[in-house]
Amino acid sequence: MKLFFDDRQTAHAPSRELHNGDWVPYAENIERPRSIVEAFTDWQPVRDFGMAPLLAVHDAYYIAFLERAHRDWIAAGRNGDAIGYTFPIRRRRPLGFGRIDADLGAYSYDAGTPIAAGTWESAYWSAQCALSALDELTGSDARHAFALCRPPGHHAGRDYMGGYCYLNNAAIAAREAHSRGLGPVAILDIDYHHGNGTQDIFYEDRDVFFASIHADPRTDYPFYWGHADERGEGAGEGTTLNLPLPRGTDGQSYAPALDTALAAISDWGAKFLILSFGADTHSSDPISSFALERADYVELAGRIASLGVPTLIVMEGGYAVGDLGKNVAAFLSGFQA
Ligand code: OKP
Ligand code: ZN
Repeated sequence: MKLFFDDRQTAHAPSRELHNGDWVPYAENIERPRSIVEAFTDWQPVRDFGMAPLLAVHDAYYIAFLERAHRDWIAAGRNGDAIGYTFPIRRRRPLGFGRIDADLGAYSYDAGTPIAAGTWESAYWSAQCALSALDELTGSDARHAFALCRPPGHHAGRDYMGGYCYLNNAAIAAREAHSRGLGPVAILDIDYHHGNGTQDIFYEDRDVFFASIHADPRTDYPFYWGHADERGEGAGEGTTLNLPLPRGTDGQSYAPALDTALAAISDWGAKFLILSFGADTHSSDPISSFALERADYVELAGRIASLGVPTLIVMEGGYAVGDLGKNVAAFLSGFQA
């Protein structure tokens, strides 16, 4: 399986985040991709597919905001990472005041997603990383490819960032796969956290099926989305499947949910799979509460591979930096078997 990564994905390096009321070091740090890069010898270069595939998912004014936000922050006389403190909820109007704090609130739903000097550069190349791996699966007999996307993407929506995510790499790749005629396309999200941004992008869309297995949002981030009764709307009614699981879920109790998701994807007739993979389901993850072990990853990957459709694996979360490379290697090994 070919693996894709670009060093510009490490330009994004926020220093800290709010956690339980304290400032703590940023968990989505550059040690994460380093740990994964070190676990393999052979990496493919990322190519530049330009802005069009990004604009097929995200609003142009949101992309323009991401590009300029850190400059606006510095121009406003601030230091360090740009972070919002006020978030509009209901009855907001699309007003632009040219004020960085108003923009930061308008384009995010949490305070966990700072914009540093290198954020745009890394988010751009993270999306190109997914597109490069997708390209590997277009018009070739390769069945699997891995995009080491970082920053991750599955919490980012059409016009908002959140949960360490800026551009939705999986959604960008899914739209591009659909336009290339590789579909029907399904996205399976097995990060610990619900992929609310991906769900939102395709919620009323019948072109892309979205299934997610994640910690129950009644106890875990992102709280407001990922509940079992969210099933899509309008033309997308029935094309969203949420399988929330309790804290403490281990490999044995995870497997039946995975089989349910795979059966739904197969029944839907998927011919191409985008897998949003987070290694934060591992027992050692510092911000998550599932209990999967490294051996479980080999097994779960084998079940996914048995679907028998070409699969683009896109990296999402995973914060146990000491184990991360080995856990990802174990997971990817399950596809070769
Ligand atoms: C991103 B991904 C507490 C703030 C909340 C958000 C978690 C985002 C996870 N430090 N953190 O799905 O792995
Ligand atoms: Zn996660």
